Amino acid sequence: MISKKILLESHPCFSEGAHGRYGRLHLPVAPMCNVQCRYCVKKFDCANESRPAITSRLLSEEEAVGRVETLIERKTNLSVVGIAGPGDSLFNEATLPVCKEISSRFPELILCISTNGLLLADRIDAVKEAGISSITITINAVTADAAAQIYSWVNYEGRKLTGIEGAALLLEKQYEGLKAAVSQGYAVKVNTVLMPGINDGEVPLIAHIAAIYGAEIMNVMPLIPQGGFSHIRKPGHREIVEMRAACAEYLPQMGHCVQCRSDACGLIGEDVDVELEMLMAGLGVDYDAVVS
Ligand code: CLF
Repeated sequence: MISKKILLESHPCFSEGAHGRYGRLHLPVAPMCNVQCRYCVKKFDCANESRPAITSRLLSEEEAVGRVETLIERKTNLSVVGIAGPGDSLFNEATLPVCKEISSRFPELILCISTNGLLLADRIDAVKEAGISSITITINAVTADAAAQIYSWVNYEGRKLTGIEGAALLLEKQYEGLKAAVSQGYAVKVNTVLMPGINDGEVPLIAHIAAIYGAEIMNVMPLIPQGGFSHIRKPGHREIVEMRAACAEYLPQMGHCVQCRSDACGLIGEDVDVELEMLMAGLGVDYDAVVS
């Protein structure tokens, strides 16, 4: 596991100073999800949208490792390889073997996972063993009432739970996962989607509790209205800034998130088309010389 000091210097999502210097590569190897968020719409064959849960295609374990081999050679500014969907990283069998293989072959890379947290406490030893160095948990609520509005179901150990029952279990597991990760020495980022009228009253409380449990940083992001939440208003820039200021009372805030695709590649905000990049690599052509 890479030290927290190095991570905080060179992880583009955890460090304001690093995000213009170092990029990330997401490997879309995790299609399935154990939670249904009402604001989430997954697409596995989408080239022209940029938001979470979107990828041009899914990769096999071999393809994922091959993509790292190729891109690390061509994009020398990549410091992080992350698994960020399109489903939940820890609900998919490929995630940990892929991370293990990459960490043994490229020990200088920071391996990062993004998860809804349902399985984090249960899998924390395996996460550490796989060489993963940074963890993001998406936590959108403190109360089961708010969580029950956000999640339509939660699948835990083969049981599909709905309503308050599923919501309460998810929250319990998320905060338990946060504590477990911190106790293992992890720098943990908490992502929170701000949903007006649903969770805006309790987002600062998420920050407060996450700080007590040892989270490192928080990332408050605006809802993208779609799916079951297509009728909910997208919060404006001012609302996001004010909410981050309220949360900053408790936790440092990330202000440069671009709500990445599951196959994002490059500097945050300056993504390269990864399929085109791979095609050009196969032809021996320099992407930067052609696409500017
Ligand atoms: Fe990827 Fe997420 Fe790791 Fe970063 S993204 S898995 S922590 S390496 Fe970063 Fe993208 Fe925002 Fe995520 S800008 S969506 S915060």
